[in-house]
Order: sequence, then C-alpha cells, then structure tokens
Amino acid sequence: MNGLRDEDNGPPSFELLFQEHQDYVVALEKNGVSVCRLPSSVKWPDSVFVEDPALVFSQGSILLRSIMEERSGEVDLIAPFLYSTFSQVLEIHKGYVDGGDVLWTPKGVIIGLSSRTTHEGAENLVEHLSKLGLKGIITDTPPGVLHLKSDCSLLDEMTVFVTPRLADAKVFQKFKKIITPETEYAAANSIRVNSSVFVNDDCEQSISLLKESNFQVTALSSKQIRKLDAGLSCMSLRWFQ
Ligand code: CIR
Repeated sequence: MNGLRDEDNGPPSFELLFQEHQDYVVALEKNGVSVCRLPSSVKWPDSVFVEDPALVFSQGSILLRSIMEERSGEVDLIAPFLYSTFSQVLEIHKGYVDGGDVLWTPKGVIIGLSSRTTHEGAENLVEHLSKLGLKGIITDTPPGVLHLKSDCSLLDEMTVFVTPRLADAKVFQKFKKIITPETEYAAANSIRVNSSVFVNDDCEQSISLLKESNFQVTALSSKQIRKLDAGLSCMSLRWFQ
C-alpha cells in the first residue's frame, strides 16, 4: 500500500481497501455497467486509480501523461486495452494531464489546472478533444486540491455536485448546483452511474441532500482509498458504447 499521499496518516489496510474495490465493482455491475478489470501491478501502486492515465468517450480515448514519476508507467499499462477497444486513441505529448482533472459535461469537457495538470497539457488536450468533436474548457482548481474532480461531479445533464470553494467558478455558471456541506467536501467526488449516484457512505448530510433532490444513491465506503488521496471517481473509466 505504497500509493502516493500528501499527508501520511499510515498506510491503508490492504484487506479493507480490497473490499472497498470489490464493493465498487459489484455496485457498478448492479447498476448495469459491464466491467472490464485490468491486471493489478505491484510496480505502480497507484494504478488502481485508472481515472488518471486516460480519458474515454464514446468517440474515442486519450492517453494522458503524469507529472509524477511514481505514476509515469501507468499509461503503458492501460494503453493495450485502449488500443484494442477504441478505434481512435490519441496521446498527450506536451505538458501533463491527470484524468482526475477532467470532467465531461454536455456543455463541454472541463479541464482543471492543478499541480498535476499544466497549462501546456491542458492546451494539448483541448486540441485532441476537438479531433473527437468535443469542446475543452480550461479552468482553475482551488489551491491545495489534488484534482478538479476531488471537488465536483456531474449529477445529470444540468446539475453538478460541488464544494463551496468551487461552486462560484465561471464554468459552473450555467449549471444547477448542489453544494456539499462544509464538513463533507469529500462527498463531491461522487459518480453518476446510470440511475444511481455513488457517494461516500460517511457523508450522511450529502446523501440526504441528494435524496431530497430525487437522486437515487448508492452509498459506498472509501475510507481506505481516501488515505491515498483518492475517491469514488478514481477507480473506473466509464463510457457509453
Ligand atoms: C495520487 O496521489 O496520484 C494517488 N494517490 C491518488 C489519485 C487519485 N485520483 C484522482 O483523484 N483522480
């Protein structure tokens, strides 16, 4: 359990983390997702967070580029799967981009600049997105936040779930917003999977907020993966075929 973390509060428990991952896969399948599991890699301990080395869309996929030496080999782990699955695979060659900084929305693909995603990388990504017929929109990520999607997620075509520190961003002006309680920023890293929203099971106020807005919720534990600065969006790449 040697994954990267900003603050070391001790390693996560392998058994409990494995269970969190299993529960996540079962929840995806229960919600109608056909899941392809990639082989595990001891050499690249953060590779379970498949969201970061690649982007997938119905139109094609994009291999990204990590600024972190400790994650730089993950792209080679995932590339064979993408090349065998998508007819179009593009690759970032300039700057750096982590998938955790990229949020697909119907109004455009929002790219957050962060310590992991550089301006040069974001510009290169915008060029690639346009080849897939998608519009890229570059924005800032709040200081100290690892990834854009640590602080936001898309709940439906017009609604985002977002932390108070990101809620006023211009890119979200035209969206309806549900704002996380001050004590539950981690809830913003949720994912909408078909008719259900996957949320951290210890974010009770957020779960109530979502239910009040008529979202169906799947509550999942992410206590162990959070010790590695990760959340529920990080463990999968999801697309419509
Ligand atoms: C890292 O620091 O890169 C990993 N330990 C966590 C990555 C989490 N990924 C994400 O938020 N998209």
